[in-house]
Amino acid sequence: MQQENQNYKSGFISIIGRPNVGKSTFLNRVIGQKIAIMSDKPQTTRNKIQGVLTRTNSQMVFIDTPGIHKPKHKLGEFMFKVTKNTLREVDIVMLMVNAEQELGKGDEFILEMLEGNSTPVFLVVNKIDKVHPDELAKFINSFKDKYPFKEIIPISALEGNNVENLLATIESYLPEGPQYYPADQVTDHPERFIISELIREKILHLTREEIPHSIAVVIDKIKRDEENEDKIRVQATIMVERDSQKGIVIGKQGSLLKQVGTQARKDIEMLLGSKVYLELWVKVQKDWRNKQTQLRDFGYRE
Ligand code: GDP
Ligand code: K
Ligand code: MG
Repeated sequence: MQQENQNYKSGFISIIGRPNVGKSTFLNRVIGQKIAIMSDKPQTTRNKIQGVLTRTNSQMVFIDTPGIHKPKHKLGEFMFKVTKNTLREVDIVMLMVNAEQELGKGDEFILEMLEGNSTPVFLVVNKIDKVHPDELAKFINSFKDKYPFKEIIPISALEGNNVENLLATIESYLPEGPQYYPADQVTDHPERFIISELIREKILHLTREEIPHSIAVVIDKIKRDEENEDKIRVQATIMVERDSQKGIVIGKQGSLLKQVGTQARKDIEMLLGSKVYLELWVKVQKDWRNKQTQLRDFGYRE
């Protein structure tokens, strides 16, 4: 621990941006696979610590902030409120955009949400490996008057270009502070939460986000298989709101659910370091988002 070090810096960084801009890719690059799991911590809100990067002179705690979209229901409103507050409390907001994508409604919504917030906001322009430098300059110009960004930093999260510069810049903005987490701890996600997010992510990608926020994945069971000691059995229920959504998630003759299962299983095996049997169920639970009692069941608390 380096708590005694006067010059040590630390702080919380919230990464926001539209889906598929590269937020997870960035985190995977900087945090790597060193994901150490702490289990049995109850999940209280969806503002989760996604990763902790401990360097010689600093510790950066990256937070996931969901709810960056117009709220359409109670859960949405709740997440929106949590997010707005979080963005005030963190030390840096990283707004990530895709250099190939023009400014869109989603970005405008996020920028409105940031209005009146005194937290420094970095515009991180990702996927620069995909665009010509002239295009990049035009792209940056289209964004730069939309918000008083403290920094505009182009990167390629995939190839690593300029990522070190981004980290050094983040470091320069962080206040002096303690090492909040031990150096070998890179996330405080309970396993269940990560597993449910992994499954959810596969569904969103494979359905091309046709059913974005109306699904929840509940992990029913994680236990060692009785017959096969070297395997872990994971049972999860995918909650959807309508029969039509159930159809989408299952796919023709179960094809989509099968793909979700295969892809998620591979990730879960990496995460748990063990072979995994993954059983997925799909359940229609009408209007679950508006039921406060159920919000509690799913781990959302006010
Ligand atoms: P998220 O939804 O913001 O977390 O986005 P992901 O990290 O899941 O990335 C979405 C897609 O963009 C994936 O296919 C990534 O491989 C790809 N991607 C992310 N960063 C880059 C990048 O810097 N360059 C390129 N070419 N692709 C990227
Ligand atoms: K996402
Ligand atoms: Mg992601």
